[in-house]
Amino acid sequence: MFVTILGRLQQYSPVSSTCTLKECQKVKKVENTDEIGQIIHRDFLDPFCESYVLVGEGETALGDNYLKFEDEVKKFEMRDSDIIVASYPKAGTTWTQEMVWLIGNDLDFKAAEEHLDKRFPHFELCTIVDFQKMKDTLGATRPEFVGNSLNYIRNQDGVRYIKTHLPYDLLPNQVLTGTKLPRIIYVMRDPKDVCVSYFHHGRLIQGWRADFENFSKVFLSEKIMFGSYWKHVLGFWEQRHKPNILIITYEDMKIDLLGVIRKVAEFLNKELPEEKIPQLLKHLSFESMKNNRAVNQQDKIESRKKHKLVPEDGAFMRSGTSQSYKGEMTEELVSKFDQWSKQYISHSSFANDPTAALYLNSAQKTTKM
Ligand code: PPS
Repeated sequence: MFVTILGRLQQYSPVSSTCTLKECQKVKKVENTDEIGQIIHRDFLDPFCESYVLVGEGETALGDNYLKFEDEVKKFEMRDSDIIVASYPKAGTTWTQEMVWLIGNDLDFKAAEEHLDKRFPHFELCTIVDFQKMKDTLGATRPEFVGNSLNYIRNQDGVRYIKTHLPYDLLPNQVLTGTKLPRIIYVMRDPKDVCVSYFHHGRLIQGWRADFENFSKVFLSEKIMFGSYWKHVLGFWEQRHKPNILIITYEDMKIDLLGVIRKVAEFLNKELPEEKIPQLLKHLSFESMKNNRAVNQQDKIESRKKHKLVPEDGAFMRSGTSQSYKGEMTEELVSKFDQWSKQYISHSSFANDPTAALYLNSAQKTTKM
């Protein structure tokens, strides 16, 4: 299998002359021939993720390990009863997962003591890095919900809660064709906050070594892992009228968590036990989640540090605020981000949504949309 994939990779490389045009367009490798490629090769790749490829119509940047699972992902058997939390990385996925899981499980706080990754596994996690190689070289074993997440989910009974960072076009075929109608809750967040949070996450968990300047260059180039922020958001946004899709924002959760909880409960057809709502709000607060080992990813961070895989110390539950980018981005970078956002937003019906204005605050000062 591995040999076949490597063969495909070489075949799809832009310098190859053996593939047909269609095949060549399907998967391209990120080469180190320009500044972005050089940063990626120097600061992002490692023995467990040796190259990035651009996958699908949206040319989403993913580790080459993804290619081993590409067919399995596309042909994955979904169920109408599945509940999916989808997001671009660092948009508030974990917070949304915990909220959705508790609503779906009648606010069973006792059962929520089990690790979130087990209750609400990450669909494509096994594709992100080569876990088999990690095991062979470092002796680092991973449970099935990490190393073979697709299989773990396939074998789950009852309502399956599934996290994914895949863009809409890379979801299983049955979702795209509407053959199966899992409910999808998509959470989005200001891309500037996402970028800052992703930068710290990269150093804390992924082992990426880029400084913030280079990280944001790669983010804006849309060749960061999981690709273009705006293609991701707008891919789901365009599907928002489907009855099985709900879009929420991190910012709304910060301002009116209860309002979002009620919206999600309605979407999932769940009655909320009103007497337990104060406990739910407390459970979902940043302070509680920061200290809750079932959701705060502390075990993952400790394991990365033990195997000396990461350059940074810190917490997954880092700032938990909106607009924390203001402390980390120069005005020039903020303006670059907003100009980039504006290019996407102005060609989309998202421009009419109040969230667009929120995400474009610096561009709006100078330019009319
Ligand atoms: S991941 O790795 O992609 O699944 O990360 P994700 O969960 O999407 O994003 C992590 C950021 O969400 C913040 N977070 C919260 N903010 C407010 N309240 C609560 N309860 C909460 N839980 C998680 C977390 O702190 C990360 O954001 P930053 O800006 O880094 O603090």
